[in-house]
Amino acid sequence: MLIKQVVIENAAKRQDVRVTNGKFVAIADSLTPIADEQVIDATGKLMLPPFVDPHVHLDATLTAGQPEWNESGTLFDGIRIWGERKQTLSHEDVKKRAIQALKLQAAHGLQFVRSHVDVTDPDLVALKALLEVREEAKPWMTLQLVAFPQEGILSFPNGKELMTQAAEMGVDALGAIPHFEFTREYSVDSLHFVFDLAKKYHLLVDAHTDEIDDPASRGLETLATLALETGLKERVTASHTTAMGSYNDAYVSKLMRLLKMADINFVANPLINMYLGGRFDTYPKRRGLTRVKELDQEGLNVAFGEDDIQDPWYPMGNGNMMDVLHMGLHATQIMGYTEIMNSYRFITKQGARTMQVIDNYGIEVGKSANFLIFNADNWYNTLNERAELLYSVHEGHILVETEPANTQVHLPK
Ligand code: 17E
Ligand code: FE2
Repeated sequence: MLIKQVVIENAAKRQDVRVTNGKFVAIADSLTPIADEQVIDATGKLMLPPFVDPHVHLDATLTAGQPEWNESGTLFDGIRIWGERKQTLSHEDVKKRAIQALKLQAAHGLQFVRSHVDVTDPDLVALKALLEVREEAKPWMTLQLVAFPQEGILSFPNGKELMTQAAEMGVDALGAIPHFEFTREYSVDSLHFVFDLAKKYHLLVDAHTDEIDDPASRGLETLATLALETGLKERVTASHTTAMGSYNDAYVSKLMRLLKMADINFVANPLINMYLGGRFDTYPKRRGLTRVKELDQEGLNVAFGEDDIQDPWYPMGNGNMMDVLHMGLHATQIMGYTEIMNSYRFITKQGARTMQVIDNYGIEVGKSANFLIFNADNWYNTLNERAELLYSVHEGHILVETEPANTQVHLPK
């Protein structure tokens, strides 16, 4: 396959890209087609590495309204409603919805997804189903699974045993929910437990951390300390950390030193944080996001996740990371011209770093030929216009192809 004259990641000049046997084999100003080679004319179109969603919940996806809609819009009502829906889960129900959501994501250019899976279920129904989905989707989607203790590790019956069982069943990462544990002591103990288990089973860590507008929620400092002291560092992710948006600046100044030493990843979920956050405020009303701009400026790795596609925590979503990013840039005020132009990094390579798949990620000779081509000439225009995804190519195979719409505007005389 030869792709002609694409703009690779906003580059000033156009290039030709050759793909053979699922790999990038040449990138040059001009390459001549060889016999029987498929040629794609992409003159002046943007080529990016694939989108990455490092945080979604595929067990709960597409259940919005079941058994009721989340009318208050709080995290806690979401957990309560999911707790009811969870009683009715079946293997086929989970598989069907998860694959449907993954297909929506693939259609929007996602090739790497990390899903949390609620393991506060004595039968682990969702985990068993998603382990099968991970295998079935392998030819078109890299799916990682996180054992997520939605109702707590120490605050849920047999919480530790369920986490251990999930580790043995082959999850990629271990989660936690320190802000939802009954006490601060449980919160700290739950993180120690998770790091011990992660070391034993050689797993990544990705904890829902301080997802609450409470400045006293300080799971992050424990998570970062453990990441540093165990050496797990970049294998650890702090998801949400929305309480950071409520911390005082003196504390953040002290905390930032630790965060940099620990070199952990952060995932903000702008659509959900804006929707669930600030729900207990009248006015002034908080935005409910972590300090994305400041973490980014300090050189920490921050990615954006989708979190929910139509479930008890968020009524909307269709797998489009451009919506996630668009909200994220507004909510965090990362909207200088250059900032917008470079902002695809929040939904591409920074997510790949979070998922620890960076070695084989990116448009470089020798790496797997995974890439997207958009119907616009740079990222600013792609995002602003929600430009069509002309191609999503996975290991040299065309996974998604879009015929551009042709809209005519007939102005009145
Ligand atoms: N569960 C949770 O604790 N927090 C979330 N944002 C979602 C599920 C989606
Ligand atoms: Fe989440």
